[in-house]
Amino acid sequence: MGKLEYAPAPESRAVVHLKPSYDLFVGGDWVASQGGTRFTTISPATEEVLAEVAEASAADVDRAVRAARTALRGPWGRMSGADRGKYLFRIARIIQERARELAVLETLDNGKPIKESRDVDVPLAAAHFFYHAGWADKLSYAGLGPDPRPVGVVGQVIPWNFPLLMLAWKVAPALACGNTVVLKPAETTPLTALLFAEICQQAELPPGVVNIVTGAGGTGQALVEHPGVDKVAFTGSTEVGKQIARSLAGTRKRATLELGGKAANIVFDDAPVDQAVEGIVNGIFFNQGHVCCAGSRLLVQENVADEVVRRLKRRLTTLRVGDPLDKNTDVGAINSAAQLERIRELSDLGEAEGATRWSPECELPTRGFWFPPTVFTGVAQAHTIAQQEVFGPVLSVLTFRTPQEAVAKANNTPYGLSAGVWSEKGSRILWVADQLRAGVVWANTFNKFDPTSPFGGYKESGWGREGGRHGLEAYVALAGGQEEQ
Ligand code: TAP
Repeated sequence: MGKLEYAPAPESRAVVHLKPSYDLFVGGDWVASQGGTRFTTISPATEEVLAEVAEASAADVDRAVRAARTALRGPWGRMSGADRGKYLFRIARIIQERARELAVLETLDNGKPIKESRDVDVPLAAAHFFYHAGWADKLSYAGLGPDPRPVGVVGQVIPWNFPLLMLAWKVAPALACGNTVVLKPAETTPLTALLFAEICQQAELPPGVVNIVTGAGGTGQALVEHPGVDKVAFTGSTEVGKQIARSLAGTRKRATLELGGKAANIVFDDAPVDQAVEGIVNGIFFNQGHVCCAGSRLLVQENVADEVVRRLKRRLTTLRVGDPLDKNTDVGAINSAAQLERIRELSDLGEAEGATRWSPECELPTRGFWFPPTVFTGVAQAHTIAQQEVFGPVLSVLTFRTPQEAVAKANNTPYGLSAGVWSEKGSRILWVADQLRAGVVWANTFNKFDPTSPFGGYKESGWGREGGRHGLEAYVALAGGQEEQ
């Protein structure tokens, strides 16, 4: 492991103009929360306070939902798809113009390496708006019925691992289909959503079409349960997803849930080993493993397991862990003290249950929240680290002998979001992909995302799809006309 070199990056930090405090974005304006409650958001790499943010109460959520309803009944609701598309194009272009600012802000608030926010999060967020801008005037040709109408007011709740990108996944299809939105970002990463609110103002999006309410789980719950919300779109943990599903039962609201995962990255003995090792590293250490579709279980064929693990460990000694604003950093900070605690607990349990733990030698910063890249070998299917989502830079290695055994092990978790298959044989890849109960299967690659591809899970990984033509389905009214009330 390379020794930490803290290259301060004042020039990149300078592109961000942080305000000391942020209000809620409701009806196109910045408004104080009614109770005046505020919380702080910190940099997980340094624990420095970045800003104070308003905490939206149920009354604030109500105001935002009303603003969204008013916008739906106003010019936005009557606007042609072609005109809505122009706003989406404008937003996409402003994201590109302000890409550096967005990337630095995301890295400060989330802790992810700047090279990932710069090269992945922000360009993909822009791509999502470009893609959906193209759909806005073509919905009649999307196989969604002859005259697709919006569902109405959409309540959207997102997690902290890809704050801007998850916002784009939610907001772009909703707007393309003519809905209005109230979005709650995660408590630990509100800042890029608030900068996005500024971008909506800059794009002159009609007031109330997008509303941002910041706060913790209670704000999310108030939004999900608000009677004026027609559809809920949630990305987060399976635990909270289940609570939301229970609270929506018996209401007229529609919901899409994108939840957790425990993906298998399956490496056969004919796979190109160096490429597979890169795919394993990308699969679990990208974004510190805070990825719902992370390849957190390596299933490697027994006869090549020692060789693959040996090369993997050698590769991990070259990863640089440290200052997320340094362009050479590969693994940044863990997003919060609470998440760090969870990763520690599950890793300790992995050892206690009998797996062997390994990390490269690695000097971690003394301030902030850090966890070294970690590999567990000798993992059994029943071990907690083979079943539960760690949501951190922790890989569990299991072995298999036959393709049938690989499939059985891969499918043996409550989740079914994604998987990877590494092999030279196309027929084997297709057979395995067909047997896997996973919404996304990557072949000889991992963690590739594209707005044209639908994404979503089987089993406890959620309901519905986001992205691609399929993702539009969640945002148009079911047969029978507009659901708006
Ligand atoms: P959660 O704790 O579930 O939080 C997700 C969001 O829901 C946050 O904004 C959270 O607010 C809010 N929330 C918490 N309790 C709520 C409630 N009772 N009602 C409504 N909203 C509530 O998840 P997380 O820890 O932020 O994110 C990690 C999880 O998300 C992982 O399990 C990961 O797999 C999953 N994830 C899935 C996907 C897809 S596409 N399937 C993508 C990314 C992440 P606070 O932040 O204030 O708690």
